[in-house]
Amino acid sequence: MATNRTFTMLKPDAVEKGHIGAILEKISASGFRIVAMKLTQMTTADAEAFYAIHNERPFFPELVEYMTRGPIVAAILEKENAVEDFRTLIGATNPVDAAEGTIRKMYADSISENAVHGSDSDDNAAIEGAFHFSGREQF
Ligand code: YYY
Ligand code: MG
Repeated sequence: MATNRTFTMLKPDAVEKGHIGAILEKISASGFRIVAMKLTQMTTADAEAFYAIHNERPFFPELVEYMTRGPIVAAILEKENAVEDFRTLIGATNPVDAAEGTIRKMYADSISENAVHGSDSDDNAAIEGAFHFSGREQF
């Protein structure tokens, strides 16, 4: 079922570099409505669970270390066709391959520190949103 919602995280590198405001501005200007949002920090157990699908990959320990090293902004975003449109807005996983004007092209340093997360399906958007927000925190 298409929910018209997606889940995002502004990752520790983006927060460290002071890009929260600029990235949220770009998200809003692209037609996404924020329906949940908070500054939070993932524990090792959180990151291992959130990225469990990648736990056999060689980059997994580095990914968990990175995602837990400082605060993130977690948010649920609403827009028609939210999952696909947000993936387009953030650009390719590796900023070298990301299109001009995408968030990763503008703010990411590398494939491993790529500034922002976007859910890859409606099912995962619902799972990932519920991972970070209770029903009362979603508007
Ligand atoms: O969904 P997306 O974030 O674009 O990429 P995934 O393939 O789901 O990988 C999740 C996360 O893992 C990615 O954002 C950075 C990291 N990663 C990495 O460090 N090195 C890779 N070769 C692939 C992914
Ligand atoms: Mg992914």
